[in-house]
Amino acid sequence: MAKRYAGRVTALVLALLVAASCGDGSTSGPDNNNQNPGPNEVRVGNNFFNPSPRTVTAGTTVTWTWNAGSVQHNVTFTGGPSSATQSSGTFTRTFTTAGTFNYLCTVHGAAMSGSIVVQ
Ligand SMILES: [Cu+2]
Repeated sequence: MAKRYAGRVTALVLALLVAASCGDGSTSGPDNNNQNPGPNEVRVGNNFFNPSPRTVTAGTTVTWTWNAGSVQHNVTFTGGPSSATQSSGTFTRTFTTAGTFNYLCTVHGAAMSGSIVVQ
């Protein structure tokens, strides 16, 4: 009897492990887990920017690419341009002068902030 119960517990634990490892879809591909951004690209995830800081040379156009999902984010520069608040799509800004340009998602505040370092 105890042996049979232990077998059921083992099966349940295995089922939970399988469910946990593929539950949120974040491991389904490079576009979905915000890995491998291009050299002038920043991925917009929940709730982070990857990479940050991103270092580029003057004259570079940086593209932010939203990880398509249900959560809305934006890219808002202090005293500068901002994107729409959206859950998919892109935003671009061309940086012509050297400096550090800080931005954040106003939906999520300082916890979701990033910077572009222009050299
Ligand atoms: Cu956000």
